[in-house]
Amino acid sequence: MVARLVLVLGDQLCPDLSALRAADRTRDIVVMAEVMEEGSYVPHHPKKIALILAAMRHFAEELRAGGWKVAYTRLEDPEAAPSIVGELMRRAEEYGAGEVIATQPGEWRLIAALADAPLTVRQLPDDRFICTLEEFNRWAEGRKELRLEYFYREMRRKTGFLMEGDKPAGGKWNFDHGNRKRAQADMLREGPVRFAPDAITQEVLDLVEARFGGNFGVVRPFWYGVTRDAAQRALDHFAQHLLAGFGDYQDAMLEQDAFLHHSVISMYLNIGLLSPREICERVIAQWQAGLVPINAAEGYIRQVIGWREYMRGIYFREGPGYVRRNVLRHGRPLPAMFWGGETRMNCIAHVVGQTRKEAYAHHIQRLMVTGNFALLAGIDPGQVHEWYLAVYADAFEWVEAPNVIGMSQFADGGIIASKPYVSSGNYIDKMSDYCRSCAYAVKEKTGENACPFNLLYWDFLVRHRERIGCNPRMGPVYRTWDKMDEVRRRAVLDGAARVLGDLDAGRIV
Ligand code: DLZ
Ligand code: SF4
Repeated sequence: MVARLVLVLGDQLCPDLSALRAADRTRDIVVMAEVMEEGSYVPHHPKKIALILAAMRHFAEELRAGGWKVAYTRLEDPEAAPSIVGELMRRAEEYGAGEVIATQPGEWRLIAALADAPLTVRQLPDDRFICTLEEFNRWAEGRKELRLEYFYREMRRKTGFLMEGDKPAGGKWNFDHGNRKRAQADMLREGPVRFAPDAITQEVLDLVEARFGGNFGVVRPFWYGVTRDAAQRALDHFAQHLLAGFGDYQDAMLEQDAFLHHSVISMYLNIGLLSPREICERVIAQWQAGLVPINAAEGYIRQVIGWREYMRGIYFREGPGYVRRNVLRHGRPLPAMFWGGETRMNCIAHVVGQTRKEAYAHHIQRLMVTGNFALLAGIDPGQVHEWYLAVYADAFEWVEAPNVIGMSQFADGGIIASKPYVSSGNYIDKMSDYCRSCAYAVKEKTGENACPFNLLYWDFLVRHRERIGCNPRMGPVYRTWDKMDEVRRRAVLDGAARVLGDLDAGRIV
């Protein structure tokens, strides 16, 4: 019988993958390939590349141990083709294979490349999710608004997670209201488990340093887990030591602690080392044992079965053009401060510095510091999207693009967010300790020393009044502006113009 090729991509490292289930280990050949095209469609953080390549190499060994024949291409192989399709063609010829079985990639670019390949490629649905794409589309069809909250309730009912019969456990679907405690210095945690790189991973780290050392980000120290076993240990550690405070402190930010109560397992989940279901089951077990409060368990599960699945549904529903949406017509280039260039804004310097070191920032750092600034300053959302896709280890387009284009930059015109997520410096001050050591004064609303968020916030709202002003939820904010005296309003707008002028001229802000 003619062999078939089974494609396993770098974010599909799961023994239960649909392509592997459809294949026959006695006859078919698994193709895994480290290729330059995947390594360079954005300037990925070296830690992200290292995670993926190291996890791929470990996974290939696990497949071989499980009886699969794996044709594995290393980046340094002189024969290697530069793209996934190129590698498939090379392997098809080598093995005389007539057909490729694949699990649908998480990015339109690669879906199209496989569809257009001069090979027969069968793309099977990626069923590592709670909700199928058909189910999401059925849910979305005919709705005026795609509200996460209603989608999330459907997923709770479907999975039975945190349900008591047809009622939500604890009497409420959502406990977020109280989940906004501010950061306190005595909150410092030991953080996620850190794994020592083995010989396979060390080799990858050297390779990545040599090939991608010029990209933004450091590869060492490297402490991510790169196997399913390590990812399960990371999950267990989170459930036991960090989850209890996750709800209360999920929005807090502290200079001295990048991770706080966050699980830091999204990168494992998104490359297939963990499944959403097993994560939720572990969290629920902790709650059922009375070891964590409902607001922590519910808040976490909402991210996994609600937000994450909803993001995926939107990405595939909206199609390949989604990443180019720009309803606010923002066109400013991404400032150098996002790549570590000098800035006087301590919050940005801190989040970017942490990102450079860890390829990680938590949701509020992403949404309310860098994302908020990019939106207020009118940065081109396409460039913002590519930045997030590049710098975070957990970033794959299906999940990153809706978070950035929709949720953070409001560039889809409100499919995801009912209003733009913008705030003045006050929010950052409330949730973090960043403002204490900033060159700007968060309490100052005008003048040279005023926090740029305070100036740009109003400037943004004024600029976009026509589109945003009619939203009833924005009414009180615009009334505050209208009540401000004229001299002050002028000073705010002049200050914002100065900040934007400095950004445009490449001066330090
Ligand atoms: C992100 C990434 C990188 C950096 N390198 C590879 C690679 O060499 N080989 C591979 O199969 N996958 C890689 N990936 C992940 C893919 O980019 C990812 O599968 C697609 O973007 C779809 O989500
Ligand atoms: Fe950021 Fe403004 Fe606070 Fe400085 S004062 S850290 S710029 S929010």
